[in-house]
Amino acid sequence: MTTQVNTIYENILYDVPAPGVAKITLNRPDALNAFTPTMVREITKALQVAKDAAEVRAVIITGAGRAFCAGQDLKATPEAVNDVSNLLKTTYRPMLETLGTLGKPTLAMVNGVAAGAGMSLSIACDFRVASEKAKFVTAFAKIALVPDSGMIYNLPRLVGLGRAQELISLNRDLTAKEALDWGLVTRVAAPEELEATTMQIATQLATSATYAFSLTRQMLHQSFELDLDRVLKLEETNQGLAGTSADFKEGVAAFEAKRLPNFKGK
Ligand code: LHQ
Repeated sequence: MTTQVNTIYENILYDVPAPGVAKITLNRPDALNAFTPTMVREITKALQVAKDAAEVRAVIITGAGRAFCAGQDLKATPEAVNDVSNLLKTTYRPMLETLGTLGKPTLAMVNGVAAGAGMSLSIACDFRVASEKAKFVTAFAKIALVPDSGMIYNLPRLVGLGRAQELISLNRDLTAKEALDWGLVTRVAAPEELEATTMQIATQLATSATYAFSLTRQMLHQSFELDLDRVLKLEETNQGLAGTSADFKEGVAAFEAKRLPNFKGK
């Protein structure tokens, strides 16, 4: 059952394909879903809608047609690339900040090529489920730019410094199979099974303990900057928070009763 949501978007689609799961589809298939400023603002808006909707507990981002996203549209908005720094600050940054503070699991359903800032968006998500036809292309070096949209933060964390340098500086395509071997994607599926595989993981996440997930995600990201003493303090603080949640009570009750937990995400 798909619920269409009544917000009018020009460059994306937003729907709720299953209970608890929202889906954002980048929808400029003729341009390989390349980003326009409008599209980036609309993704930000849709992420905020998903964040505000208590019933939504997992978000999928995908692309229409044969591509996930080819990065910034280098043809349709030449005026936008005149002041790259300002464009990043006023459009891409709000999108990545909203994604990074969503408090709900995010999955990139990578149906085809993810290039430039399109690859950045995919690796800013918590999980990537890739079609066998997908490939990842950093793209920036080819047009004499540095990586942006969080790639410098996320890529070395996912694959290590050496592999990040290789992908960025040699600009070689990374196939879905290689991405799986490198730990960049969670699962690879045949194109016809991509949607079902992604929905199965998204539904599992949407019925999990969302509040504990949100705290865990923050801790994982912070852990790279902290020494052991601070990590132990962070664990003590956040376990204190998780330990007072309704879901923790439910988890223990379900364990004792030998039944599945019914988590509400609180
Ligand atoms: C495109 C694009 C595209 C327009 C393919 N734009 N038309 C942020 C802030 C401000 C400024 C700059 O950047 C950023 C962040 C960024 O994202 S920078 C990186 C921008 N992206 C790229 O440089 C990627 C350029 N594209 C490619 O390398 C390839 O097209 C990929 C690897 C995406 C796909 O390759 P193929 O599957 O072989 O397809 P194709 O190359 O034949 O492309 C198909 C069509 O799509 C083609 O048009 P045409 O009229 O010849 O059929 C391309 O020109 C067009 N297209 N990417 N970003």
